[in-house]
Amino acid sequence: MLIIGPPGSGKGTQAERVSERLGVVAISTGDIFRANVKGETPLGIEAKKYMDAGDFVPDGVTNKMVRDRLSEGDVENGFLLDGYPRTTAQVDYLDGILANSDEKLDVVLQLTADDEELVSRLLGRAKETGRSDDNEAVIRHRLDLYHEQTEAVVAKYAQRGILAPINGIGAIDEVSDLLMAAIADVASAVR
Ligand code: B4P
Repeated sequence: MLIIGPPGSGKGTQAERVSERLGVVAISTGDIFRANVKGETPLGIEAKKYMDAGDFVPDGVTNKMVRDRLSEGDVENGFLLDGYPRTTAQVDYLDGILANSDEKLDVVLQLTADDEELVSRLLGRAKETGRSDDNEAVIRHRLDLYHEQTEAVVAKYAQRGILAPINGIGAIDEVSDLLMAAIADVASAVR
């Protein structure tokens, strides 16, 4: 499964909950980058330049990181990718990884919310966590990139008939219930 949506739509928040409920591993490219930034690894030093500006980390770097992560044993019972793919080139790369291991995506969960709600959530998070990419100018740039590049990713999965759009506005529990219902629908159709 994938979870996709603009910054602040609740991807990380909900991925953690779905992972706990279904016992599948959640893999967030943003979290992996932040762990590397914190550990001052070469990957982290490279990624930080882009993240602080709200830009995407280059596809070559991100794709290799995801390929390595998906080769670990804990993905055997399934996985939920959070924040990847964000560009159509990343979609093509992920298609290749999945084809090599004879896997396919069951569903792409799309969280929707309007830009003003997203800006207000992320400014709220900035006060709590002080994330270096949560200031208004950078947040607006991240939203622009979502519209310019990631909406094309959403359109690709819609064409394939595996997109499940979910209203991300509402209490966190309500959104989780909608997500679990969408996953249950897919599971019953697959059975
Ligand atoms: P991410 O870590 O994915 O950051 P994000 O888009 O802000 O989403 P996140 O998951 O953290 O926030 P959430 O919506 O859960 O990426 C960070 C950076 O890493 C990117 O800008 C880029 O530089 C780089 N990167 C990552 N993946 C990449 C890729 N594939 N290619 C290239 N670069 C990549 O939550 C936000 C806030 O909303 C929280 O405070 C939460 O509590 C709140 N919230 C959630 N649900 C809510 C609800 N229902 N109601 C009210 N508030 C809610």
